Amino acid sequence: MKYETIVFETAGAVATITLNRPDKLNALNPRMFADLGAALDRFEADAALRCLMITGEGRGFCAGADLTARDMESAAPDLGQSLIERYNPLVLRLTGLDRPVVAAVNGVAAGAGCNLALAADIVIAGRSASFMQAFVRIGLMPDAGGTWVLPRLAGQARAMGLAMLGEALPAEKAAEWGLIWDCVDDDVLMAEAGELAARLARGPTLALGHIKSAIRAATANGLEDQLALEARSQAVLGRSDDYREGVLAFREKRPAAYRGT
Ligand code: T3D
Repeated sequence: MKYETIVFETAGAVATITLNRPDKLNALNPRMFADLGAALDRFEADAALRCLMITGEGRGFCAGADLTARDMESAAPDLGQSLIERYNPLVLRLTGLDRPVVAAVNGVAAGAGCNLALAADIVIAGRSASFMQAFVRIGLMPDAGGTWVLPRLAGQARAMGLAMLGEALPAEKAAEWGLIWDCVDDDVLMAEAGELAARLARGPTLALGHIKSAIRAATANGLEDQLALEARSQAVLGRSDDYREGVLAFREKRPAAYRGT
């Protein structure tokens, strides 16, 4: 299927979404939200796809909301409604996917584009990329989960600085601060991210899905609730084909061949 604002490709068990409005640094417009929704439908419907990668075309990852798309002369827009209808569902969908999501951040990730990247489970960025809570520069506050994710990843002091100053945080520092998984040289970014995605796609998909939801739930749970959640999840995983395969492979001293079931 052809999309107007993104490219959706599959290679083996990895699906890649490339945000594709490079002349606008892949800024998000209503069409892109619709295209992303349709691509996610396609990914979710195909159990053979076991990892999703998101990246951007050109020199940017995503510059957040398209600031040229809105008429600023007439009545003030209802940005809350815009978040409720488009941004919030997208973030919830990515974080709630039962399969791993990798963001390969190839350039600047600003505004909601930054928080879209941070909604991925594993974020790997090129050295020239940067992360910018640009909102304050246009009189807004972080959205698309920014105020939730920043203090959790970077701590309150750094979250405040990032949100209030709106400065670009270079990828290397983002990795040092624990905002992202890794920062690599630009020329190897796509190869490294692709390898990471392929490795996850070969992994025990059911376990990866439970790891993802457990770690995300941990931010709201106390220890007791989290221990109970681990017990429930491990009970499911203990009955999985991949657990059986993992143990047999260990005993037989061979690599496990996981099927994701
Ligand atoms: O519904 C709602 O609106 C609510 C939700 C809001 C969520 C948000 O994301 S609000 C925050 C929106 N984003 C921004 O404020 C970032 C705006 N962009 C920038 O500050 C800069 O472009 C960057 C720091 C990201 C990169 O700077 P630089 O110097 O590398 O590139 P540039 O020259 O500024 O941009 C290159 C082109 O992309 C340029 O087009 P031109 O002049 O060559 O035709 C620029 O206008 C365009 N572009 C960049 N960002 C956006 C954009 N076009 C539309 N919307 C953008 N956000």
